[in-house]
Amino acid sequence: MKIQELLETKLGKTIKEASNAEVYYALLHVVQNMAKDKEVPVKKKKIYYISAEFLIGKLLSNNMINLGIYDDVKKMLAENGKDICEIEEIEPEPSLGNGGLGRLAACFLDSIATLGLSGDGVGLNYHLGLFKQEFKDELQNAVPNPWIEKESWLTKTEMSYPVTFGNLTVNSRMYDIEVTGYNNQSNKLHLFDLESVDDSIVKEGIDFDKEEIEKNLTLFLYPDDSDDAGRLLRIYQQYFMVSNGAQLILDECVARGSNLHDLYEYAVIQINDTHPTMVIPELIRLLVARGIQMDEAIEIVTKTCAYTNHTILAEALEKWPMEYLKKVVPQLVPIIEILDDKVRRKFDDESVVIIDKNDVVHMAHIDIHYGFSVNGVASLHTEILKDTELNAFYKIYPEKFNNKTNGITFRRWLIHCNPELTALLDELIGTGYRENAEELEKLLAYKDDDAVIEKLLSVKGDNKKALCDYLKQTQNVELNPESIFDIQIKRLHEYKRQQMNALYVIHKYKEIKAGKKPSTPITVIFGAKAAPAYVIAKDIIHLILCLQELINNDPEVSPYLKVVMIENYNVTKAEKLIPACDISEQISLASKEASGTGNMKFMLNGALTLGTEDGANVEIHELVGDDNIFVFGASSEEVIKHYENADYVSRDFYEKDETIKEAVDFITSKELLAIGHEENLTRLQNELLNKDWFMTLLDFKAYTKKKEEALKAYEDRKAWAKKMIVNIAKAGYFSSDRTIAEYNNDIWHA
Ligand code: 9GP
Repeated sequence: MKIQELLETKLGKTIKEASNAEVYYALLHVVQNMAKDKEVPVKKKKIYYISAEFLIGKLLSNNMINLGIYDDVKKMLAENGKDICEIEEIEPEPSLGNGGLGRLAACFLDSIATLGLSGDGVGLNYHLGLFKQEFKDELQNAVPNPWIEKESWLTKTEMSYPVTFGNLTVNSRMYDIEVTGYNNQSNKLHLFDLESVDDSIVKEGIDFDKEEIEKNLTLFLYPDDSDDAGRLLRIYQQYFMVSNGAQLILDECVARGSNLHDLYEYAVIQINDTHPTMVIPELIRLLVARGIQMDEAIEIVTKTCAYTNHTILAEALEKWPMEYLKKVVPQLVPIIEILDDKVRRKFDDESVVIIDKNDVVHMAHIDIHYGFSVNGVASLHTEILKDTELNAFYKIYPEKFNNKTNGITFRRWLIHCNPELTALLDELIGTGYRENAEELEKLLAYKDDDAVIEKLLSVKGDNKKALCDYLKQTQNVELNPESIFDIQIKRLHEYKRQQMNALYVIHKYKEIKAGKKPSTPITVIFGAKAAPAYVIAKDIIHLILCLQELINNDPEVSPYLKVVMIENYNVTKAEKLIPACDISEQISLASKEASGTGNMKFMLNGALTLGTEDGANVEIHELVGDDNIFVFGASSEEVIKHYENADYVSRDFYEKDETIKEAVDFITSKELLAIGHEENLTRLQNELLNKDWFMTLLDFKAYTKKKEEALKAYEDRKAWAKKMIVNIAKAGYFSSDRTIAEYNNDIWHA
């Protein structure tokens, strides 16, 4: 049956007669059923990607693209008076992730299916998501982000497992989301949940009773961990995720013929950061319960699990006090003690133990000793892991360490989000790049073609206009599409240095006030959520919102400079921002951004990177060459030395440099205090002057200088467009299909 007929049968009326919402839900069912029929057959070994986050974004269009029906459906809808973009608007965005870690997991599931590999995701079904960000009084307000509707991409399954926490046993429920690949095959994302969870216990903002585990277990991703109850809740969640995952994996492997002694021939488990680490002791426990000797169980699990490290910041190298584990997962404690004992017998090095002398359990250490692979997510990051952060482990297990530079799926981050650019590429180089991303290099042949340059600039211009319309509608801000769009969108964290960009905005504002006007107006766009317990991050948002208020309402400045903070930045908004970007801000303190993936999405959509030599920026730089990127700032070696010698003093930079002093002083100027709160602004200023752990002032001058250079380069539209071409052409390397092929060849062997 043709799609139109399927839809109309489902609707019980014609598409013309139906509302947009009715068409959306009918399409959802039709597309979901199409995906269900296409499961990748499992030969023997299956990949299980366990992750606390899966930032999957809206699914309708992405699934239709992957199933190869998008263009036909769009056309058919248009013939029936319906606009596919309006129908997309109906879909709520699943709130199952926070940032790059979660989005990477989503891109990876897409690529695993696309490459025809059998591999499922395992995670949790957070009812209220991370949180929804609202701005009020120039402050971030966190409220619940419910996204699950009666009819959704989630399918409730029959699967349920008992999970025991001390004296409490709960029974889970598994929900599935079909993951379509760009080849007509699909896998699944399994999301575990608890039916007793009760959204109504959330009272003020996102506050709720953290001790009512049966009611709160899967309410929120990353519940506030600033107190004991919050930290315990995170352990409850993590164990719930991995115990379900482990039971599912064992059942599936047995069903496929494993006798459990050969588990590693039937399953490979990729542990995404340390949140799923307890899958290791849990699997050991389950194998022992099924009659396997402890030593053999440990060996089997070690051959089954692999660990990816996504950051060198302490937050991803979780450590849990043993006392917490005793309370939540007493059944794992003897196993963790055995794992620690084995390490202590083999290695006389306190820095690699599992349970340290303060009775704290180092989760990453479990992963490294009892997994067969440890990978970083960009070359520089992996080198830093080997040379410094995890050096003691690298010396013990050099063979376990490997690099897998991150990637992004071009289906969502080009074909879906930038149809105009996609059409231009199709016309110029054919459609082969959709299957083989490296074919984008063919675009280099058009570097000196004036007609192509003109078309490319016109595509960018259209995308900027579309973003202006969207922001006018959604946030009531008026932007100039002729201005330079300079965009920084990512989680809010001091190491990512949104505060450095905000200081630049101050600097520019002061210049304009003093009569020095930029020849092309500049629009600086931020999008970021701050963890609700991260005070300084919220202060940085406050500063940006105050600057937005001050600058956009100043008739002397706003024709030349505008600032916008996107409210509730998410995947859907990223899809509109990225195609419209001119300058991609990737300005983390060198050594701190493991990879970044926004940098890749921007490059693919023809934005030029303004960045430090950090994470995957280093690889972008290598690919595009010096002329097509704007690089500045201290190197990772210099930064690491500053930390080692503890010799960075931010106040010295402030006192020695008038520009820095002016910008930092302005944070508590009468202009900003008239708009914002003294407490927040003063606290942020003090932080910059007295601590500045991520060395904002160290790089500020170099940043300002390089940004001016980029703004100047933009003036020569033709030369700029050539740089855009090089960036797009060289982005093929960053396809997640390449990354997943590497994971499969080097780690999974599925
Ligand atoms: O901060 C890293 C980011 O650089 C990387 O691109 C992403 C995917 O590998 O992971 C992020 N890490 C986290 O979100 C937490 O470890």
